[in-house]
Amino acid sequence: MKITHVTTRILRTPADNPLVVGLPAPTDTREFVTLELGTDQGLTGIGLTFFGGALTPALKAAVDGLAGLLIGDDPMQTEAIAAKARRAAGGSGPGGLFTLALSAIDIACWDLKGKALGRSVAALLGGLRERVPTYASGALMRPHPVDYLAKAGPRLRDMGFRQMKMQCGSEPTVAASVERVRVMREAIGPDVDLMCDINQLWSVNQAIEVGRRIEPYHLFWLEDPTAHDDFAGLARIADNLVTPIAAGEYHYGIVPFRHMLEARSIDVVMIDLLRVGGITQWMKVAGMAEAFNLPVVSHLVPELHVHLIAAIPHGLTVEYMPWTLRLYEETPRLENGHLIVPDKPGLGLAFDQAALKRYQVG
Ligand code: SMN
Ligand code: MG
Repeated sequence: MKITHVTTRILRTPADNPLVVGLPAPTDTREFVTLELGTDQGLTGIGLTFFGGALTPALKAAVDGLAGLLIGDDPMQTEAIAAKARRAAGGSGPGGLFTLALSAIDIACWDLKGKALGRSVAALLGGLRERVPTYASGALMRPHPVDYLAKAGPRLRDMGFRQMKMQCGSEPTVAASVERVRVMREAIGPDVDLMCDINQLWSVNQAIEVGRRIEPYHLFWLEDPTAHDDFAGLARIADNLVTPIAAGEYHYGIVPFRHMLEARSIDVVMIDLLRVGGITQWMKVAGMAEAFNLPVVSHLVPELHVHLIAAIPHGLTVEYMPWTLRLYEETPRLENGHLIVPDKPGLGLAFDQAALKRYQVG
């Protein structure tokens, strides 16, 4: 099989989240770069990337530039493709647009591998499970007031979610942070797993102080309590709290995970498919985590990560952040707080042509 053509698009969608109910729709937008890799066998592989922000046109150009080098190459040979991309432009990585672009290409190549072999990506990677736990995300955000959280949490539970994540970290006092977690826990009861994401907003000492005071509310994990690259600081937080510390979404490529794991910085390894460099690299980090006896969780794009978490023995849960789901004809089924792993060839996804038309801006 050979890659014969490349189509990329910039899509701009409303920055909403269907899990947020009863608040005014946000007026801002999100941008995604989609990729379709055509082949001489008539198969098309799909991929996607983002985090370009104001540089999204440059991210599209990066995908076009790298994918253009691969015309005539075999998409099954994902390591050869990564090596060629690094030879051509690796000096502009690993952090940033280079890796984000490589990820879209690698994802589309895995979709093609699956389609060519008639197996799902989850099956190709090991095929361990047919369904995986998932948690509601993006519904209990920092700007949402505490009384909203108290209503929204039970609503998510009624939708079948057994796990959900809230954001904290911008409260003016320690007491306000503790109160936010207390209200949330009391609203959803003891049987729902509750995670809390700080998105690097605290110092190490703040994280330890607040972290100790919220221990009675039993978080499933506390995420990115401080700067993502403060490996020693994260380790100090992890050592001082019973609550598991999760991090990893901000790291590009595979190497930072080695440092984070060697420093014993975290208890839960969060891997972002787009920042790590695609499925090929994601699986390498998952292997490192397994060797360190740590569970792995995903970040965003649940329709893609469902295959990966399902395939690994220590895959804990998939983040159900439904930002990208409107771009496809059909997405993995949600059933009692679990995602059903698609068994169609490849990723089991097809871009919805009407959505592409509606949201394309470039
Ligand atoms: C997050 C990060 C980036 C974009 C959206 C959401 C957040 C998460 O940290 O963990 O979902
Ligand atoms: Mg996060």
